[in-house]
Amino acid sequence: MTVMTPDAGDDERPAGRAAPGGRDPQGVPRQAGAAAGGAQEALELAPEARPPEEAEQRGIWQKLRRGLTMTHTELIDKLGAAFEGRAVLDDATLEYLEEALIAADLGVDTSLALVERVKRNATRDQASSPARLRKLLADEMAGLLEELPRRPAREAAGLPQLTLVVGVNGVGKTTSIAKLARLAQQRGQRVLIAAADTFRAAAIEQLSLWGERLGVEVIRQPFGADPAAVVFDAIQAGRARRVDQLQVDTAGRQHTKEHLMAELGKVRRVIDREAADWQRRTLLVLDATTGQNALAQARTFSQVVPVDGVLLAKLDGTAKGGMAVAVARELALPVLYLGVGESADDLVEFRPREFAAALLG
Ligand SMILES: Nc1nc2c(ncn2[C@@H]2O[C@H](COP(=O)(O)OP(=O)(O)OP(=O)(O)O)[C@@H](O)[C@H]2O)c(=O)[nH]1
Ligand SMILES: [Mg+2]
Repeated sequence: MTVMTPDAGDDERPAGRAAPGGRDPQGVPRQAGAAAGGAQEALELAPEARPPEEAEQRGIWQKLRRGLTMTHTELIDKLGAAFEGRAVLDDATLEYLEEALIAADLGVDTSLALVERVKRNATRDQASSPARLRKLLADEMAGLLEELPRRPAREAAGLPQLTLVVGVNGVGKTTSIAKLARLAQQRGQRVLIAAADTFRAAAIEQLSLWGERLGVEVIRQPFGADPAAVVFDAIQAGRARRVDQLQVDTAGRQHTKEHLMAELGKVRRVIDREAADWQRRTLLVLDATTGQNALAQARTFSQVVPVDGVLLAKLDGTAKGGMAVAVARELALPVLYLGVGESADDLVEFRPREFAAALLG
């Protein structure tokens, strides 16, 4: 099977262009409307998948749509092409669908599972219209995500929550901490940040700057200090200030670097001991622009550090947004948040139905 790679910028689709996967469009009768208008046809969203009316919800929906633009464009283009010249959900169309999903980085297994569901559940009516097929695909994608184990119980009444943010270098950990702090602030929660990336002086400065911008206190020690000591201090400060949220930044590390992983183990032990009565979670940040590599990275990373959930950053810079589905399904890790830009407001909580509707709508 040919695996298509996203070819951004190639939005011209000449009528005679050969379809990937060896399909020959020659001689296939063209279906009026399905071919030319297929890519542009509007998705008939189910009531529950329509953009919500409330201002805050509308803002979230817009961020999500913006963040998924590149993936959405690629996917819709390819799905339109899958129907080019035909109006049946036959083997060739299904194969083409599968390739479009794989190209959006849903992963091979997940793409196969999704196409299987579409094949099984499509009515004749749905199979004959690209827009209705997309709607079915969105529903099946949301269904597949909703069948996965739910996120761990969170925010038990009254207990502070500590979030340890981990991941390899440059994925977006520090920026995501600022975003998480902002989200908590918007909910009227008291937030504290721990600068436990003491590996680079610039990292402490970067976080302190975010703290100033957001009006959030950052617990820090000089460059080179023991990260576990910073975390210890931050937990004591969090107790004294009665915070609701403590976000802990850590240095980027490759899972293969043993001493850095050992350091993370030490930080976790301090957290488990000092914040034993708090809600504690470890959030793995992944960079969506690295596609399947991030998936492989997460797989090995989570073998070393127990991970409670994933924050998928930089979704706005990639056509590989389907990775959120692959992470959830193939790693069996709950995707909790999506990063959709560089500002503190560019974070959305992951919700399967809205995600699928934004991706395919
Ligand atoms: N477009 C976009 N850029 C992002 C997003 N999240 C982070 N970035 C950018 O990615 C770059 C790295 O972000 P950091 O937050 O410093 O990453 P980090 O994981 O803390 O990096 P290290 O501490 O060096 O391991 C910065 O330029 C951020 O502005 C996002 O969701 N979208
Ligand atoms: Mg950082």
